Amino acid sequence: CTANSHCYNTIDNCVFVPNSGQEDADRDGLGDSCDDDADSDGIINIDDNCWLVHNVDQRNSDKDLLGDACDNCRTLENPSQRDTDQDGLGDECDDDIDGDGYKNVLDNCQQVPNADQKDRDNDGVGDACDSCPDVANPNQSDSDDDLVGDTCDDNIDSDGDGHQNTKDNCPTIINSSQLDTDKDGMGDECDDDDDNDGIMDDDDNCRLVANPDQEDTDNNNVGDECEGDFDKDNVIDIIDHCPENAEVSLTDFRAYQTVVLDPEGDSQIDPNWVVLNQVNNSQSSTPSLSYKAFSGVDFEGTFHVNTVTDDDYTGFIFGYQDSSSFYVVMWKQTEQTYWQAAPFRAVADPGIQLKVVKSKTGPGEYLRNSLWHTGDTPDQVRLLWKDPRNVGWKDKVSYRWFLQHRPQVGYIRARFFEGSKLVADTNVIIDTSMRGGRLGVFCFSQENIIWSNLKYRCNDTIPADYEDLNAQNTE
Ligand SMILES: *[C@@H]1O[C@H](CO)[C@@H](O)[C@H](O)[C@H]1NC(C)=O
Ligand SMILES: *[C@@H]1O[C@H](CO)[C@@H](O)[C@H](O)[C@H]1NC(C)=O
Ligand SMILES: *[C@@H]1O[C@H](CO)[C@@H](O)[C@H](O)[C@H]1NC(C)=O
Ligand SMILES: CC(=O)N[C@H]1CO[C@H](CO)[C@@H](O)[C@@H]1O
Repeated sequence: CTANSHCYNTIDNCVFVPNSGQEDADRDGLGDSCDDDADSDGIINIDDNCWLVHNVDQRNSDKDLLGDACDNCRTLENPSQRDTDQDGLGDECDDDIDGDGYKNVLDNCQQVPNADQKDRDNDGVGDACDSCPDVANPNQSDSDDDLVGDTCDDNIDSDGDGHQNTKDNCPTIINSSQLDTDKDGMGDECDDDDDNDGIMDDDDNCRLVANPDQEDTDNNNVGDECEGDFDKDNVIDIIDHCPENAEVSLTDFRAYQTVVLDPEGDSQIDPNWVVLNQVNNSQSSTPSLSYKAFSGVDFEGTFHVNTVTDDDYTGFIFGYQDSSSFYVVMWKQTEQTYWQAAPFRAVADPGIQLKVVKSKTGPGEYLRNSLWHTGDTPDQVRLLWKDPRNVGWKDKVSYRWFLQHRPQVGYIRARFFEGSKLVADTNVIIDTSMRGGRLGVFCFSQENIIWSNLKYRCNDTIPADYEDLNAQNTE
């Protein structure tokens, strides 16, 4: 149990390692994360080429790291094991990666199902996966990782919500989530009739669900069409993580983007992410991001470093707009000077830090050293807050964070718990550098981090302590 009452009724099958999905391949009552032989085949995990599948024979046709029993491409080396359409055949050996019925060679979006094959700009890349659907850009290069191709990326963003004006469905109103319920090209935030039912939002008893008849049997001013399920996404409001957004109802990090912040350097190896528990547990060794962008959001999760051999950075990201613009909360275990003294000497202090990244150079050695460094680096990173306790994280200990971000007013507050005990609190911080964006987890040089029980929830309610702060300031 933590302070936020994350209590499970069942007995935890790994008392000391976070495993929110409670995965237990051999059903022996000991969770995979803490079971030395998770599949009970007599071969301990570290020597087992299929640690979750019973395979005494250890047969391995393609001589990669995975045995045939658990390899989704048995005769082809595919370390990532990515299987986009979840059909059991790894992408590398699947002739229809996205399962949309078009063989890869004929498919203009190999990884995104698009049975219509529409391609407005005729660049050979289908609209469904085209980073510039209206401008031909066959190579799809996106150097700042904001999902907008370089060819159409001008980064002119008047309202600062992370969506450039030409792509923003409300160019002058902050609306990072870009929700457009009726898909009329005008975001809800600047659309007077969000559901296009002819009744203006202010008078509509179901703002997000078309109900021209406005029927309201129980006369409670909530239309029958949206009673109990405001956005009618079939997830009732009380369990809906975004009750006013039909596109988001639960925490989902299964689809993610990895952003490499030092692509040139050889000092960091590429991470290998493993997503368990379908939706909310990931394990690695660089940020990994959700595809959805948020306006006001509460974001919580647990991190745990499951090794005693390293002492680097773990944390999380919010307000991510591109690889040069985001907020990061990062925690170092011990003080350390970065081993590459160029372009400048970077010293990391132990302790939790909240930084705003607005990098003139983008990913590379400048940004790398600036992220490492505890403090401000002009044109790169500003330190918004640092935990005055100056303590590092402990090996094999779980910490829970609870972040509130209200980009409308620039409110940021993050709290950190060890067990049920509040151990650090940024208190109210006001910063408007990023008016919303995407969420993710962050890792810098640290292996074996488990993030678990990640949860996000849309929330535009301004917390009371913001008002208190304002009151003080005007006194
Ligand atoms: C995350 O994991 C916990 C523990 O298994 C589970 O109760 C919860 O429903 C999961 N969250 C979501 C959004 O599915
Ligand atoms: C991609 O194509 C554009 C022109 O369409 C070109 O300017 C750019 O250099 C190309 N990028 C790469 C990485 O090839
Ligand atoms: C939304 O945020 C407000 C202010 O912080 C908080 O009081 C409220 O409980 C949050 N709502 C949900 C559903 O978590
Ligand atoms: C649907 C949605 O997220 N709308 C948000 C757009 O942005 C404004 C201002 O940030 C929020 O108040 C809305 O909730």
